[in-house]
Amino acid sequence: MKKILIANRGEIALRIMRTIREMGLKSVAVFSEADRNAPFVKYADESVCIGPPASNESYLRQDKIIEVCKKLNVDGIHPGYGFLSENANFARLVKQEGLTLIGPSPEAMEIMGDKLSAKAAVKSYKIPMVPGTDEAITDIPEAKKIAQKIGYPILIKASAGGGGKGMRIVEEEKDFEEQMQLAINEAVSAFGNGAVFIERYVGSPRHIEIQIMADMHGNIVPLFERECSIQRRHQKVIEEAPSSILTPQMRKEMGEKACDVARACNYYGAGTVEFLLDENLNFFFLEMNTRLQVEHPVTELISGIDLVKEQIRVAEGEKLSFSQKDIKINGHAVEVRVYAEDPTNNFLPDIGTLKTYKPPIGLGVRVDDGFEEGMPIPIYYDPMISKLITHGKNRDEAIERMIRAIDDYKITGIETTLPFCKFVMQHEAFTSGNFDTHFVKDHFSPEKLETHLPKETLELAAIMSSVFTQQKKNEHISNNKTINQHNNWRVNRSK
Ligand code: MV4
Repeated sequence: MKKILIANRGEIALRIMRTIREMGLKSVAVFSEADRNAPFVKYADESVCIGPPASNESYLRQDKIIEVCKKLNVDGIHPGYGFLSENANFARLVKQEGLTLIGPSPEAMEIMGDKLSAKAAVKSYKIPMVPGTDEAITDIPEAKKIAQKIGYPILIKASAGGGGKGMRIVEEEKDFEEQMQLAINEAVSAFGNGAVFIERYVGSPRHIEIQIMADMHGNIVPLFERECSIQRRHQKVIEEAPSSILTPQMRKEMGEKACDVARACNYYGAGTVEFLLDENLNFFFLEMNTRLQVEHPVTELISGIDLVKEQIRVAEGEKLSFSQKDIKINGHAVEVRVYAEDPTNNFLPDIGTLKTYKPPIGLGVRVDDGFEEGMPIPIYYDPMISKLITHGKNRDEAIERMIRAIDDYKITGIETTLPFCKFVMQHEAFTSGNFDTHFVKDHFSPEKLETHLPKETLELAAIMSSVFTQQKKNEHISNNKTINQHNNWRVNRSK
């Protein structure tokens, strides 16, 4: 491949193009009218506007994207995450048109896109799964008997769902029929597919996922785990690698199971196998994501592997550039997602312009962003401004760097989730590693951001401040002396 089109926007388009440039290849951006001035459009070697702001008139227009490929002699397409990245029909179309999709086969996307077909595909491997049914429920009374055996609460999941979409908890047996009917109706209207199944509801899980990289020659290597338990309404907010809870033995076992899941669908490219970890540290396979993920940088920092570079090599039919013995975990990485959302107002998207935009820099700090100072955040897409990632020799150092980087990150004009991210970094449950997927619900409320001080302390501070002001007016000479002494003391100390 010599020229690659990026069928995406924002930070991920830019991140992919940087690797393309490093490899000596050319990049083509496609963009919507809302992204005309975006950095990824300027960074690309060639850029083509493919339509109005709405995604279904631009970033989801398969025909227009293929047309640009033909016109500009593009060899391959990188779909990033979201948009067309897990669309098996698009993957098929790309192939038919004689182009290379940088991603897995359409068949692998199709199998893993449906949770029941994923369960069926891994059946011949011993993959631990949450007790439940592995076929679509057609007979509700029969399903009720199974639910009773599993024990309540149970969870109804839509087979075409995923990422938390189409799930319903049933607390008690008396609600079973009603909830089941609602779940089926919901699945039909949301996915056009009413297939649902049930599982035992794991109440306080941790979400741990294994990054895998596979080539077309049967090599599959697990690139360790990412801990993604800190999330809000199925939207991840903080991710880290490695997880503070896995033992080397568990890491090895989960890595092996993740490779089996990949093997079950003849996977090639970068993929992520999601697991749920219960209170007793049992792990269960949930689903496989057949794309490069938002949180991939934490894996890159601890493994030293450029995942996009490997994806491109694999898509060209080359072997993986490393094997298991070549890689080890180097330190610890943490990522926070910076959203244009107001954490003091129920995380409502905050529209506006980046009046000030100064990202942090320095040792162990990486910022994957897609905006510049002065740019408006378009309302048409996900409101993520950037990903702030820090790397350190251990978890404490990565967290310290994150707090410093958050303090150095200057954004005005819109509210962001940065204060919320700092709150998490300083919370005992996070620093101790003692948390689960309920962290935000259990520990966060907007008041925690306004101030850390009680009302009485603030009142006292106001009184003292006016006392000092009065003192300064009366004793400005001796006050100056105090300042000088203070400075001397600091100079002496730093020698
Ligand atoms: C579960 C579960 C509890 N028990 N399955 C949510 C995302 C999707 N991949 C599966 N999810 C869950 N499946 C059983 N049997 C709890 C969740 C879940 C969750 C999982 C990972 C991260 C955050 C979550 C938030 C709520 C529920």
